[in-house]
Amino acid sequence: MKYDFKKIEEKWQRRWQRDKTYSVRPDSKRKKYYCLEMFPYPSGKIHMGHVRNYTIADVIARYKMMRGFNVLHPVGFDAFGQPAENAAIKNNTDAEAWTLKCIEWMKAELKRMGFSYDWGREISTCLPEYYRWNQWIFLKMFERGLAYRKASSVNWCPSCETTLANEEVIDGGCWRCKNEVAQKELEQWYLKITEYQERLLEDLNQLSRWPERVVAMQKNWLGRSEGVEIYFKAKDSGQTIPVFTTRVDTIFGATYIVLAPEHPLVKQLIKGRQQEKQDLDFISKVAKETKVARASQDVKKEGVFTGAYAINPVNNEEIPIWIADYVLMEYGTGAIMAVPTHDQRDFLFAKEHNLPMRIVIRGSEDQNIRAEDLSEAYEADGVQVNSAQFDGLPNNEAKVKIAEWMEQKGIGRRVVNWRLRDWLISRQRYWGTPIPIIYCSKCGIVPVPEKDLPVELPRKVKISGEGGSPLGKVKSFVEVKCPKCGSAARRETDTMATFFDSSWYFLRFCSPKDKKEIFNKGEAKHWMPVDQYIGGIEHAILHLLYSRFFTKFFKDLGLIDFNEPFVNLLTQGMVLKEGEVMSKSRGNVVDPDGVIGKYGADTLRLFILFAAPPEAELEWDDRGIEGSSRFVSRLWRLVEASSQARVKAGPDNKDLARKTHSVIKKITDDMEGGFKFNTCIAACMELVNEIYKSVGDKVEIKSKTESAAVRALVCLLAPFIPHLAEEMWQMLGEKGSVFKSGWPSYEEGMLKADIAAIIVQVNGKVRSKVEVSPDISEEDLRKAVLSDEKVRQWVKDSPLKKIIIIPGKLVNIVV
Ligand code: ANZ
Ligand code: ZN
Repeated sequence: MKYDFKKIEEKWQRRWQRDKTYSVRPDSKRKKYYCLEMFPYPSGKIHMGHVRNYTIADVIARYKMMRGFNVLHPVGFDAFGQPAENAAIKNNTDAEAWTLKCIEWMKAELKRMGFSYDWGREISTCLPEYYRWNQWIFLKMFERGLAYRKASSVNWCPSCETTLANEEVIDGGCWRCKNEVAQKELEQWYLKITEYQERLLEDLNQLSRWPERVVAMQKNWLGRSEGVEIYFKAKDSGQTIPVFTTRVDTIFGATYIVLAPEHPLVKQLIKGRQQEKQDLDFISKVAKETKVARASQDVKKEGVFTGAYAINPVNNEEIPIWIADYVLMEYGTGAIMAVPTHDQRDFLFAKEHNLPMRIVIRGSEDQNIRAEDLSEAYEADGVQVNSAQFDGLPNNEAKVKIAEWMEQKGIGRRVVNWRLRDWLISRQRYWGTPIPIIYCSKCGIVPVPEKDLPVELPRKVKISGEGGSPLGKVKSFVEVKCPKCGSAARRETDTMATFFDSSWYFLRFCSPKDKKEIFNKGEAKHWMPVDQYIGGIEHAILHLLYSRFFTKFFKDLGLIDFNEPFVNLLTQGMVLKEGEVMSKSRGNVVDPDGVIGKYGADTLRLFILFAAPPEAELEWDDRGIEGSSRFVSRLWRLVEASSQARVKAGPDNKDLARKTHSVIKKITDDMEGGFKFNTCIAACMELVNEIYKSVGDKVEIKSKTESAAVRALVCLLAPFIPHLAEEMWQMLGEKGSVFKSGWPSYEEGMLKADIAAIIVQVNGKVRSKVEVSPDISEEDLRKAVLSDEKVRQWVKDSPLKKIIIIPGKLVNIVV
């Protein structure tokens, strides 16, 4: 019988659905395991990246099921967002209809891959039954002052009358109309994530099973920085200019000051000076640059002199005040003291504009180098020079001493700065969760009462992409009575950023149908935290940080009692084709559909899992998938033979028994020690070869050992090739699902070989091989080796210098 993957895969997909094989409820008798992948945006088609992410998760879920865990493995759709809205603008279609259709397609594709989802828990964030809880969370935050309004500058396209995300600004122009994008001050909604910054940093310590890289990225994003705020004074007006520095030890080397162009003092400083016009031009030019470019190391930094001077409070020196794009208003005080000798950016800037430099820290080398001779800033530690009474101190000691001294003199104070900013969540978009707020001319900002939730998104809204927020044009939506005083009022027309939706969906999966609560406390207590989370490194910062923030907020509300949502995190590597990331824009995608049609989902899964360990990049390889396909056929033949075999208690093949046990051990270890799927599959391949050696060309299964080996193989491979494994399990005469059959176990006693073949070298050259008991003592091994005929020929009567023994493998005799 040929391996008919199409028939088999469809059969088992139907059966899993019929039997609800993966549907779970809390079970006090079994340990729970919550396996979750980052839920997809329903673009309609799944690509190889998805396939890889979900296949990895599926193997983990199935492995844990076989180990007896009660596994929660849900899926849903991150269904709000730009693409649906852009498609609606472009094709004049309805965002909701488009999204729901995409979800249907996507579901069909996920089902074709045979993933072990509990489909009864499916959620879509664009449905009112889900997003009403976004609104509920928002109200709870609003009550506690964690959701607030503030004016801020946003990217604004004047011709489309809409705000643009940073990604939508292309070369300074609007992605739609190409007109120049401006910065505009707009009132926006923010979430006060900064209130949680200490806890977000502190609790990173609990995430010992996250990739170090991700923890480091989060830490950097939070950006806690200890330093000193120093009060410079403007020379003419005497106004205070605070600057923030982490290197107060370099204060005596400050040769100029730089303000962010948006700094509130700038206009005053330049007023009436000869530089005024030039400076104003510069300021409006910088206003168009993105923050990313301004902060980046590679883009050339520009600046202009204000004509004004400041006084350095430690030595009363007059130093010029500049403005430059590399100083950002959002960080520290929006002003810096520049120390070109010890800060590389200042160094490059000073060289460019011919500004003075002074060395104040010396390393042990280059004792006599002069500031003019430096080819780059000296950023390392050293000893203070040119620093008055602090000369001669190691700079790290001076840092503390200078800070204390400045505090005493009242010219500075120690501060802690964070890079983290509050989270801007409002979008002037249609396809998102309406923010549940009403503006009343009498009562001001009025939250929608909880009982009136959800504030439903009006259906079938025509979106032109112009004229501001689409909801603003839906009269029936905007016009509302004030819940407090009953007079005519207006609804908020902004919607929430979609990161809001994905910051808590993992909790909703615990009780997805709950109508009364955001999630059922008992169910959440049972299933959470997520034991294994799997997704792309592109979410290493924002999504994970927001999810951690929400989790802490829920804890403060008393809804849950843990601090962190995800215990283990696995970030899978990218899928490449010819060394480049597979992507639509590069036009190098391999469509999973085509591969499934030709080889079946199991073979595709096997290839993906075998080609690279989960965290590494995976290079797509057509020959690789052929190889997987051949392996599957060889396996199929063995199982077929085994199902027809009449096993007699014939001669036993001890090597095969040993191999079987050692493969079980190896795979178990590799699964427990970090999901090394590729080596697991490699071990299965070895076992297949070993079985073939034993059963011969005719593939005759004769012994219990052989049939036991085949049976173990089916179990070991089940997480990787689930449909085929179920089918083979049935062929072997087993009842029920292989995923309920338990994981094969091994016996320690069976792992040891009866005979060990030891390679013998004389002076480093292989001369012989001796067979001994694996438990042999070193003394006996020495004797056995030295009495070996071939060895004796090489050693003869030469005196022995030493004998090096690598137990179980090799003996090297040096003469
Ligand atoms: C003087 C100095 C001398 C600095 C030196 C560094 C080295 P972190 O660690 O990220 O907190 N800085 C401060 N505010 C800034 C702003 N708004 N825009 C751009 N740069 C700013 O970095 C703190 C350092 O970044 C500060 O210490 C300041 O430069 C700069 F040898 O002050 B430093
Ligand atoms: Zn009112």
